[in-house]
Order: sequence, then structure tokens, then C-alpha cells
Amino acid sequence: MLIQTPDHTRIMTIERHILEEQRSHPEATGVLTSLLYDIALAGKVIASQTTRGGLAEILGQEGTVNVQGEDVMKLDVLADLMMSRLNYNTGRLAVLASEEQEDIIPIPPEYPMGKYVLLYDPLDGSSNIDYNVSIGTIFAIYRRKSGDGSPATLDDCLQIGRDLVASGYLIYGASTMLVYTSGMGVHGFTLDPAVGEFLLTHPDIRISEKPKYYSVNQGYEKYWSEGIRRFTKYLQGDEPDKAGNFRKGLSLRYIGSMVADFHRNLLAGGIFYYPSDSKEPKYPYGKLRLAYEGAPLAFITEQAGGTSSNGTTNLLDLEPTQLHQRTPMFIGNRDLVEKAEEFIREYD
Ligand code: AFP
Repeated sequence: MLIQTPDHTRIMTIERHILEEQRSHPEATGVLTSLLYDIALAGKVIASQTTRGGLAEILGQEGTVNVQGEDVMKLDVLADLMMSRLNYNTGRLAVLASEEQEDIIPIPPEYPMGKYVLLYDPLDGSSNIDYNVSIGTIFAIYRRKSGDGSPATLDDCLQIGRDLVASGYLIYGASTMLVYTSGMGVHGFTLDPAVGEFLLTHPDIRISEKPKYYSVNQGYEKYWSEGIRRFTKYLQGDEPDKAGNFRKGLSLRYIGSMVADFHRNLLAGGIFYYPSDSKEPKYPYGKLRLAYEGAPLAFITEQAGGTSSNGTTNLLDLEPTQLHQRTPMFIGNRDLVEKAEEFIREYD
């Protein structure tokens, strides 16, 4: 008997997808494709550990000992290790930098030097690990600026977001997803745990034009500026904008893992913000980091039709001066981000 296979159910693995994107760049050598694939592999390993998160050998403080007498490695340390171990000796990278490490991670001299730079936040939302809440990994890929062959430097890691070659995130939630852009739209893949492959489930993601949510830690309201307070009231439908118009109120959703908050708003429409506040005088620019969280998610947002800002300037246009530089962050639907800028201009 002839078995009919409908062609609309074509299954696209992440590898095939990246290769097909590569074909539209005849000059491509395949190194970026392999690098993205290495990151997907690191994501699979991290996912396999996060799903075991309730088990004794993973939970607990670093430095403690599990029932087998082995040292416990905390999940964020393990994720950091997986990202660096699966990437530093492939010959694709010139340097790495991790949100968990103070300095850049050079490529040891015994390994070949590549042309890309990888910055990553290995486990964003790590304070949620012990509560079985979604967490994620964020990555940003640049071309090295310094000459080929020589060891790359800090300068190679301090690049403006507009120069990103690719960025993305993995989210470890009810399912594991990888979402990325290489400047040709945003594509989402879901890990099929049975076969261990990321399959394309969300092609060409566009941020919904009818935003549903705003996401901010409202517990910090007392530390906010007047502009941020009024902007939040505006999102709730209780404050007019400059032209005197009220908007329909949005619902509040805040997980406290940026990847998860961002992912929901990317699909459902909305705005995530973490403004500067007076809570931590040592972090006058808010908590989030430009290189590891701001720029990579800003690239995704822009590719999906949204935008981002630090309150005055697009995050992709900010020149980093330090590896762990913090920035206020507003990211999501364009009209909402622009409205945040308007309130800040008006009142702060
Ligand atoms: P952790 O990785 O330390 O949990 O920080 C996560 C994060 O940087 C980001 O994912 C959240 O959006 C933000 O912090 C939450 O911070 P608050 O707890 O201050 O709201």
C-alpha cells in the first residue's frame, strides 16, 4: 500500500535550518553554522541537567557533598562550564566571555584561533532554580575586530549591539526551546526529548501587535523615578500620555527570569522593563547587563518587529565600555518602548 506523506508536515531540525540560511550567504564558510550548533548542543546538556534539578546531586550549595560523597556543582556553575567547554577548543572562537566570570576567557595557545566572539549568560534567572521556575541561557556572537591569528582582547568583547552577527537564547521550561536570529528573522525550535533534536516549531516569530502584558518588578516601585511610576500607571490604563490619551490596561506578568519574561512577551506582545532605581546605589543603571542580556535580546526584538531602549537610546546603539556594564532596559513592542521614552523625557 502506498503511504501518503503530506509535504506541509516537513520536519526541520535546527541543523538543517541553519544550513539553509547559510546557503543564502554564498560567502559563508559554515563556521557560524557550526558555532550555533555547538551552542544548541550545550543547551541540550544544560537542559538535561535542569530537568533533574530537584535531585540531590544538583541542588545545594556549591562546595557541599552529595550522598555519594561527590562535590555538588551548582547548576549555574555547571551551565557555565558546559558553554565554555563545548566552545573554547573548536577553532571557531577567538575569545569568550561569561556573565559568571570577571574576565574574558582566552583561547589557550594550543588550540586553533577562530574568528568569532561568544558572550553568554549561562543561566539567567538562577535565583529561580530551586523553585522549578523557567530559566535560560542567552548568547551573543560577534566577529572579532582584532587581526586574525593573534589572541583576541577585551576590545573584541566590547562591541556595539548593531555589530551582532547572531544572538539567541535557550529557555528551560515546560519544554526546552532555542530561539535565535542571524539577522534573517527570528526562529524558535523546541527540543524533542525523545530524539534529542531541536525541531522548528516557531518560524519567523513576529512580536504580536496587540500587546497583552507588561513585566516589571513592581515591588521596587518606591525606588523608581516619577517617569517610571507614571509610565507604569499608563500601562495599567490609569494615566494619560502626553497627548492626553489613556490606553487599555495591560495585565502584569513577572517571573523574575528575564528569558522567560522576554519569551512570553515576544510571543504574546508586551514590554519588559528593568529601570534604573535608587534601591542599589552601587547599580545606578539597574541590574541587567548590556553585553549578556541587553544587546542579544535587543537584536532578537528588532528582528521580530519590536524595539529596545535604555530610556533614551536604542540598546543596540550603546557603546559598551566595560564587560559587565549594567543598563536600564525597556524591551518589547515599539509603541510601548517609545512611550516609556516619552514619560522619561517628560518627567525625569
Ligand atoms: P539571577 O540570575 O541572579 O536570578 O538574575 C536574573 C535577572 O538578571 C533577570 O533574569 C531577571 O529579570 C532579574 O534578574 C530579576 O531581578 P529582580 O529579582 O531584581 O526583579
